This record gives sequence, C-alpha cells and structure tokens, in this order.
Amino acid sequence: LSNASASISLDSDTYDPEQVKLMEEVCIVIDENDKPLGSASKKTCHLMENINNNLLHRAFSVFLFDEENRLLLQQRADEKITFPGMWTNTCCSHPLSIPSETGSDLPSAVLGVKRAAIRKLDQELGIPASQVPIDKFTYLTRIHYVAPSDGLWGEHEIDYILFIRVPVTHAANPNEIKDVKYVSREEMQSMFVDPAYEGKFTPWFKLICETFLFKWWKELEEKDDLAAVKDEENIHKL
Ligand code: DMA
Ligand code: MN
Repeated sequence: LSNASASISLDSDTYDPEQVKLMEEVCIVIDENDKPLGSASKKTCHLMENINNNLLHRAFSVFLFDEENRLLLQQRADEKITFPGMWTNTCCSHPLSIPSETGSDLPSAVLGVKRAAIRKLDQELGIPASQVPIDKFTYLTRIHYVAPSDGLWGEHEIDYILFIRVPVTHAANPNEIKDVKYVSREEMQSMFVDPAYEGKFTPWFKLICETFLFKWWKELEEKDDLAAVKDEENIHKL
C-alpha cells in the first residue's frame, strides 16, 4: 500500500469526528476468492487510490424483514464519509480483523459476519442482540463489486448477504442514520423506479435490487426457508 493514504487527512472540519474515529477500525483484506490476506484500516480500504490498486475487503449487508415481510430500509446520515444521505438496506458494515469475526473457511467466515451484523444492528439501529439471534440469519450469497463514492472515497468489497425475519424494536443512532422505513415488496418495486429516488440508493443496494433481491424476497413470502435460492459457494461479480 502506498504511503500517500496515510497523508490524506481526515480533518474534523470536513468530516464528522465520530465517523473519523471509526475509520480506525481494522477490516479484513481478502483476495478475489475471499481468502484473507491480512488487515488494513477502514480508512485505507476505502480510499479510491488503494481501490484503484485493487485493494479488496470483506463486508456484509443485512436485509431485515418484519413478520409481514416488509423490509426495513435506512437512509444514511449526512455524517457518513461514504455515500451520505443515501437510502439502503437495513444495515451494512465490515467484519473486523479479530478472531471472532474473521474466518478462512466459508462456515467460519459466515459465522464471523453474522457476529458483526449483530454488533452493528445494535450500534446503528439500537436493535438489541437478543432480538436478532445468530441462528435466525440466513446467509444467501456473496457479491463482489466496486463503487466510487466521491473522488476520494469508495467501496471495493466482497459482500455477504444476510436475510433475517424477526420482529424488532429500533432506535436509530443519528450519527449513522437519518431515517428508517419499512416497505413491502410492491412498495420497494415502485420506490426503485420512482424518479424522486433516482440517484438516492447506494450502489450496492441498487445492484442487489437489479439482480437477486425481489426473487429472494418472493421466496421469503412464499416459503418458510430460503434453501431453494441460497447460493453459498459462488461469488457474483456485479
Ligand atoms: C459498508 O457499509 C458495507 C457495505 C456492504 C457497503 P457502511 O459504509 O455502512 O459501513 P459502516 O457502517 O461500518 O460505516
Ligand atoms: Mn467497505
């Protein structure tokens, strides 16, 4: 990695100090097959300068549904350094490069991202861990995508997709989230083509909507489990 990334300052005149602090979190650096290679700070992993040199890290995206099969959406806070103010799925973040959240084989990696998901559902949405038991999450598949945010920051991830259907209470952390809303599949389908929301969805959420989301969601409505649509082994390059 270049030293230049160290010199890019995250000054608190430009950026929110709480979000700046979170840029010190340590992400899992992986190869294109999702094998851990080491670790790097969240800041290093999200600088376009490093992404352009192919730096890739592990992430997860939670889709949380209520008992009426409505999806909980969030609008990212304006304080977020990447993709501020955009609408997206329930919760996204990164498993940390710590033993409990890393894994070199797939089952342990899945366990690691589920633990990270429980941690962030609490930190972002105030959903207590007791309401999102680890065995209620379904890991569906992985997507590999790259997306610039502005000139400086962006994403390049292998993203584990997790579904969970549970009733929850939530109290959004305003430093993370500006707004939340539950939507039915029909409502999401119209929202997705509504000109009022054009350019307002995060790139990963948009990619998942364009590919798998509505098929998975329909399956969730019709069946008790998602076994028929799971694709655990593949990494889909979107
Ligand atoms: C990163 O999400 C993960 C994905 C799948 C884009 P994020 O920017 O919301 O991460 P964090 O909440 O840790 O800032
Ligand atoms: Mn990321």
